Amino acid sequence: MQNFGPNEVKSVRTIWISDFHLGSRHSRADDLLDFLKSYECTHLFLVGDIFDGWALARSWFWSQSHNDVVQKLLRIGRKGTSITYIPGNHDSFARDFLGHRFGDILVAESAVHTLMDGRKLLILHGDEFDGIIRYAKWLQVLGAVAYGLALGLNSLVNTIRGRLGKPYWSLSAFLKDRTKTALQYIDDFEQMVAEKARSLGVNGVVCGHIHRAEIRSIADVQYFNCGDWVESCTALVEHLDGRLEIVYHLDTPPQRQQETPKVQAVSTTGDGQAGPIPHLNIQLH
Ligand SMILES: [Mn+2]
Repeated sequence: MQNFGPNEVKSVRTIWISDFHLGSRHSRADDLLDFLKSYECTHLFLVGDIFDGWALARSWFWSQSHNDVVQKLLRIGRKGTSITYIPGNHDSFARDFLGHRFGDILVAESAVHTLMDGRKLLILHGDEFDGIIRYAKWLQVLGAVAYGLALGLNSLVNTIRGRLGKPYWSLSAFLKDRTKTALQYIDDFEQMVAEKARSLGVNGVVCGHIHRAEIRSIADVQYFNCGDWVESCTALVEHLDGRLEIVYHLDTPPQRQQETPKVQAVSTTGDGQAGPIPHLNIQLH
């Protein structure tokens, strides 16, 4: 692995980032801006929930750093990086503009990217697989509110911990990783996304939505999740030598339990039944 100086810009072939939630006070726009300044790439994919229309509808929040992120993205596009923006469920308003460009940023429902080694990856946000969101609209709203509360509580906890000189601790990440239903939900989601990729005959899939960066093989399909910029500050990159890696911008990969359930059953969305109700805290995305 190369070492870079503090101000050196790293060149990679492709970057996937998602779930900025600009317009929510929980967006880590400053960290994101810092990340965007430290990389250059040929292809950039914005994998949904870039804006948080739900949060903006509840209470308007738009700081200078949120503006700066948008300006930076437009500038990256102007300088020649090909940028594809795939709207998510929180910025579904942008789905009215599929096929159009904002500056040099192309809006698309999904995309296929060919890796340096020739493998093809489907790219989508991932909310279409969320049975709960599809079948219980009110749970979606409740989930978003619960997540906002959890994050609010979390920043309070961390303000106190910061004053006590203790390191950052993520309440919602803790909840997400320890509840069995949450683990089940994540596994169901990953299985469904992989199944979609398999049915389209591609080698893998990149998505966002569940705020959990991941690289794993699911049978013959590679599953990638580029994480989020609300908590984990993660990106998926394709290096110039073709390697794919999750970048933890804050240098803190999460500690996870090893007991992720391996369930083969793909959710029961086909027959109109929602699957097991996951912990609300997962519904946020
Ligand atoms: Mn989402």
